[in-house]
Amino acid sequence: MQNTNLKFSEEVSVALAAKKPIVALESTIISHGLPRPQNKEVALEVEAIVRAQGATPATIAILEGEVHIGLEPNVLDRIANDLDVVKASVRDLPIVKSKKLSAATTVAATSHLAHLAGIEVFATGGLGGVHRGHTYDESADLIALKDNPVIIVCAGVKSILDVAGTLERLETFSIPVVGYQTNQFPGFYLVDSGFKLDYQVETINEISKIWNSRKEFGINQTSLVVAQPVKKPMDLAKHDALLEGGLALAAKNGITGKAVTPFLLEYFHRESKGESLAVNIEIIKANSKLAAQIAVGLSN
Ligand code: PSU
Ligand code: MN
Repeated sequence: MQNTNLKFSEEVSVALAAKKPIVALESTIISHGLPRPQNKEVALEVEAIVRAQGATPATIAILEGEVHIGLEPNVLDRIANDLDVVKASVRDLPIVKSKKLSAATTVAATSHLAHLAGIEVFATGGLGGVHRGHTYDESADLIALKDNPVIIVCAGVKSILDVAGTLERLETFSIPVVGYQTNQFPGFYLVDSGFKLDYQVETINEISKIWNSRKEFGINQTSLVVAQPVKKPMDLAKHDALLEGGLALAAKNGITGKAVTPFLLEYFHRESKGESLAVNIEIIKANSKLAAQIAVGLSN
């Protein structure tokens, strides 16, 4: 039964009814993570990549208070270009709806809405987590991953974060993390965050098996994090220098709360003259492809 508070795109509606594989995609990366006009181009390319694997893309966002699961072209255009699109996490959803605001959804809000919509697989760039130097600033992504059973494909957590702290929180919340063909936890812009993973998986089939066997153990709450490293990472020294500069500028400018992540990503993209942007785009494309393969695998 489809949730009547959600507005499904034509293709997602058809795919849900036919139990065809679907991949949820977040929209904060479109509105707050990538610059215009690449943001819309990338959003469209990512959807095409999902379709090419035989799955249906369901980019999730809110337009004038209405939750869209799958964005028709005019809706995507507004999320990518309107200046008043806010960044919405789970707690913002009812407020955004009642005020009829337009919002892009974070990993947290997207995984929540994906689950509500009956979608099991989700692709993003890098997860939110514990912020460096401000360990009380923990992304609500962590809570949403604890509460929503979706397979989330990512390139680890964003390297601007406290990776060690984030991995500890994932453990506390009993959120399983597996490396896809790697035993190193990827570092978003970097192949290796410097932390080892307990488990590596080699195949889509292995991911399906793990996902399905959760039911035997009565685990039906948390997500499963599948971490895939980017193929062409940033140079480590350059990355670390940028991070230092970005964190210092954020502190100097008094950037706090949900503005921190978009500020740092934009700083990276600007100061690296597009190098980090190219890596970020590769990440989201590769993760969407793998997510689509997982969704297809689960439906077989
Ligand atoms: N991954 C990217 N770019 C992004 C994000 C993830 O490659 O912009 C977004 C996601 O929507 C994630 C959010 O949920 O950043 C985390 O923000 P915060 O740290 O404020 O929770
Ligand atoms: Mn935060």
